[in-house]
Amino acid sequence: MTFNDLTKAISRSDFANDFLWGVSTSAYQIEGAADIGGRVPSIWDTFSATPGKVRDGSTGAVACDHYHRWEEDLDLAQAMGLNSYRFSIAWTRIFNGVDEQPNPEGLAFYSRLVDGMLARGLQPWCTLYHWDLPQYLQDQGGWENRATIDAYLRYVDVTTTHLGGRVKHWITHNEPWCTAMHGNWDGMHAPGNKSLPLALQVCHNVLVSHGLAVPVIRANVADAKVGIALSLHPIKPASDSAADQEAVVRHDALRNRWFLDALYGRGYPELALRLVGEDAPMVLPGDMEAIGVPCDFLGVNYYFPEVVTNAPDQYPLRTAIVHPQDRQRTDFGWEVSPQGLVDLMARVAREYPTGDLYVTENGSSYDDHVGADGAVDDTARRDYLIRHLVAVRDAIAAGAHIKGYFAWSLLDNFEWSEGYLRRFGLTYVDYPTQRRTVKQSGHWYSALVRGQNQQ
Ligand code: IFM
Repeated sequence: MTFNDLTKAISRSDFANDFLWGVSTSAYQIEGAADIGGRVPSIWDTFSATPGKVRDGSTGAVACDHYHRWEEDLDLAQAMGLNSYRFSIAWTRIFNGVDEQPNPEGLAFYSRLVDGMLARGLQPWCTLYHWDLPQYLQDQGGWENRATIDAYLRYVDVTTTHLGGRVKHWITHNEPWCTAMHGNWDGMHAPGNKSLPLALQVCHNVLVSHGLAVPVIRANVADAKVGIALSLHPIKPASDSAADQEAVVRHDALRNRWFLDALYGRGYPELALRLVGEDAPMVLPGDMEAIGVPCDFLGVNYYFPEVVTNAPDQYPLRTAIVHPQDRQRTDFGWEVSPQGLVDLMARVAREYPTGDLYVTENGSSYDDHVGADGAVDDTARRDYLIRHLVAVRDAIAAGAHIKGYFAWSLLDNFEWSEGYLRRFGLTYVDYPTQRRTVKQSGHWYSALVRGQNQQ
């Protein structure tokens, strides 16, 4: 399809007037200023400083220096015509593990940031935990230790009290799968453990912390809207064989339903519990009721479908992820599948009483370059964005109550164990100079949001 055909396929008027058009960011990936303002180390400072953990050997110590450049960054979002902005709070700026009282400098930073959003017409969407656990808590067992749940609740209490008059939309956790599994099963993320039972216990404790945080937020924030952001994948079979179809069901049970079933009060899926056997987490009385607390919305982070095959020797799911050659992929190797987003959102809406749905992340990584004319022509990302927004519209038509879309991400940033090798931004960041250049994709998004993409 040509660009003309693509851009004609969609317009702002296809969406409700109050649809949220946003971008997503997270603290560790953009803020930098690691030693400034009373911030203490997080598990990602420790992990990224450990040789061999991050592909380019980088850390988030400076990142996009957003801590100092946040006004310029919010200006970018405003100039794009957006009406919402998703950010996360660095817990390590709020509690240092020594003082009982929260750090006033940390609270003041987020207060200024939120005021900056409101002044620019950006509705603040705050994520409370986007993977940057304070290292002092990891030293006491991290999320495996239930004392971390108490520490989290205190942090949630303080931040929501402080910002709750101005921030109404709260996300308790971003992608608990990644916190638990990449952090503790495959070891790709901080703290870098490699144990399935540990990962499942972490996962459970994180979900309990979500459930217990919801009433705390509601008590502190009048008219609060509270939810969680899950990384979900449509699971597709590698072939039509019955064995691969069954592999899909097993894979889905842990990858998606483990979270969805528990959050919607159905407990962990029987199938997944049977597969993990003795590695299942310890569940205390009341935990599942806590996790199943009703929320106001579900955030879905969608990037690509997972294609799986039957693999009898793979514990615990007896599945393996495969990467068929015949698919369109980003430079990161992730399959480009807008239809996957339609299928996923329609499935979630059909099978769970989610109420409002938001695409809280969606985006693509390509190896961008600034051209001789100073422009960043990221045509592939622009086309990805267009096709996924068409998918959002189609999913709404199919019955999913999607009320907003947050592109990942406003800026290129620190992509975890890939360091700065992967660029996801609608805005290019030249790290040595910290110069920002809005890419072609960002200009197109802005034109759509302003109702001008068809001119
Ligand atoms: O950069 C991450 C983000 O922190 C969480 N969701 C996926 C993004 C791209 O990998």
